[in-house]
Amino acid sequence: MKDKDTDYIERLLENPKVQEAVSNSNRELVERRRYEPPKSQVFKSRYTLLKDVDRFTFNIDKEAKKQLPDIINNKVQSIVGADSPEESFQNSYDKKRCIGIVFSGGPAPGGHNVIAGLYDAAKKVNSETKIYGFLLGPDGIIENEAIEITGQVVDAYRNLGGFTMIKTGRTKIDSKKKLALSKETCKALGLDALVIVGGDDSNTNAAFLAQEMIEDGIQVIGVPKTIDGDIQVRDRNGQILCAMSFGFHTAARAFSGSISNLCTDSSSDVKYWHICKVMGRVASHLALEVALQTHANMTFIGEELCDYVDEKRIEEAARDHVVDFNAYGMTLRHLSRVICDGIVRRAAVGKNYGVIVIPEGILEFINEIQVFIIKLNTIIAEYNKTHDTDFHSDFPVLEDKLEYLRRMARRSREDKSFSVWNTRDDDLFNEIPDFFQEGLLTERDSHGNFQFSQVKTEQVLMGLVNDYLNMLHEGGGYRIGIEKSYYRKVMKKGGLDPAYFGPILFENYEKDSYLLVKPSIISIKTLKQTLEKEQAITEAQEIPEPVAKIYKKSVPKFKTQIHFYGYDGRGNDPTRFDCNYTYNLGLTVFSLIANGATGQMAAIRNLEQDFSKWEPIGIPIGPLMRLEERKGKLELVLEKSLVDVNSASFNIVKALREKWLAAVSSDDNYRRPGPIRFTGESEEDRPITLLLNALG
Ligand code: FBP
Repeated sequence: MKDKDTDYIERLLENPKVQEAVSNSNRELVERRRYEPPKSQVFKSRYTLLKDVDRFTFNIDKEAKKQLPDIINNKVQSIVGADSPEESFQNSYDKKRCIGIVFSGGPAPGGHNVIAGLYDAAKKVNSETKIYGFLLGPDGIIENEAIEITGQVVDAYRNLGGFTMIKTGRTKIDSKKKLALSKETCKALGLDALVIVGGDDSNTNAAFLAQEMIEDGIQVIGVPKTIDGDIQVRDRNGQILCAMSFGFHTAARAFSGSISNLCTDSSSDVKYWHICKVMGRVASHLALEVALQTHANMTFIGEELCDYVDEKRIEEAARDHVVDFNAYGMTLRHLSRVICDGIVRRAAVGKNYGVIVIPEGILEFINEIQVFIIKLNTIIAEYNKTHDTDFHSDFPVLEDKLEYLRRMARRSREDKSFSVWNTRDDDLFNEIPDFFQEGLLTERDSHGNFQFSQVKTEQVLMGLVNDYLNMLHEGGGYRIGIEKSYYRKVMKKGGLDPAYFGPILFENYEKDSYLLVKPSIISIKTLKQTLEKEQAITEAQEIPEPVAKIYKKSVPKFKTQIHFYGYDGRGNDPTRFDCNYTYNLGLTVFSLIANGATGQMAAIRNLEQDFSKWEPIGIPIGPLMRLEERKGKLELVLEKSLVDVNSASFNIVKALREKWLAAVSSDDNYRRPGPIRFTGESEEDRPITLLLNALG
């Protein structure tokens, strides 16, 4: 028999109002699913044609020519509308097709709309066309794990974030065996075309698969995805072909919304420095966009750090007639000094709070760390190549790994030709904290890349900052500025003459509106000594209470809150910009397929302009490939685009750095981008970096 409580709960759960309140659906979700992204003009025609555009050319790598002979001469293709092309063209365009699509690498908001665009275009042309989604990334191709994507499935995910529909994975199709298995799957499913939605490595896979399957008539098309924003394509003359990968805008806006909230909180509570690490495996595009969106007090851009030249060290070295290689590129210690400088300057005007943005990949640009990463990559890759087992399973705990490195260092002493890890490396490595050693030794991803997201970069940096601030405090160089009017009020209330004590306590009493306690006063003891020396009190007297109060207020407490913005923003539902961009990428993919293209990447030009000016194109992937070192070997890959320190967006951030640091008595200059909204005219529709870079 049911008890009274169970009965009550059951009735409650049947109540329509309760059902509505606890439903998985809500109004925002319904609106999102219903939204129909606008189509570029060209897709309003019944047919689309491809036209080679000869004005875009590339510097082609010799190795790419050798390894990708059948796709290396592809051209940039523009898509043009046609309403009544020749009948033979119509027949081939309209034929029933079988198309496979896969997500590869980290999720990026908008992926579902690529599928929706492709699905809508393909089904409109021929309702019998089948679209297969490979499950869990490239493994789905290798192992032939796919589902047929139906209209119902597509509708459930329109305009929604994540890659939930078919999931994703990081496997790389990078061996003859994997290429052969992938081809087998495509043939077994009778695919006419395979679409790879991914980053630089995945588009590299797309190029090799296109080459591999050309004889079988299976086309391969890539789509530029990654929140990191590091797939940006220009031709030989610098003309922009793809300004931005999809997902970047959403992730940047999501991070910015949260970071802007921290700016609001920290300038209200005035006691924390918020340290925000933002994703971007290597390139700092996301951090740059966040800086423009939020005007956080300090934002570091990795690409700038490696460009840094320490002029003072160079001068000193020149005087000694030597070359100082360490003068190039910023060290971790130097970076921590720059951060401290900002903190100390804000403290001097009473601002013991703020927000710092650090890109996830910053270590990649720090010379000394980069050397460790390269050396450890080589050691791990070498170990895995020469053993049946792998480095991380054989040395599961840090101490074992360190012992292995010690053995390497000993070997270098005995065998001079062995130079990858010497005793100096070992000594330096042993100086860094355990958790950071652990981070640098973490398992590489399946591409052999160092996983920056697994390293507590911010913790390392803030450890150094903390140590240096303590040193500065002990030297009297880190103090909270006391507002003059407040000082006067406290002194008067305590019956003391502010004008008498002012010059005794402060170094800038007559000069500034924020007063700085003299550097020689660094404790209650030194305060008392100063007062005695200046005969403001006798040895037997206590420090007057108002003076002690003011001193205590000037002693900084450096309190931090550490945040990581990555997976949360990556899983956000796409901005309207990303919804429209990705849907049109999906339509572009179909046009490329229907026109027989292969080895091309779908892209849209003029993204910074009004939607009516968007220009869907196909970019040849082969000519973009370059030789790069991977796992200790030179491999052909698609180049990553880093932040250009000559770009308009970077230079604008640089020029406004001082303003946003706001080490002045007036207000901070934070910007509130607000949360991502789907509806409403005020929803910003372009990334700021995209707009600025298009200007100059
Ligand atoms: P993709 O380049 O594959 O799109 O992934 C980028 C990224 O989101 C980086 O920003 C981050 O460093 C990395 O993925 C995290 O990888 P994982 O999901 O494997 O932890």
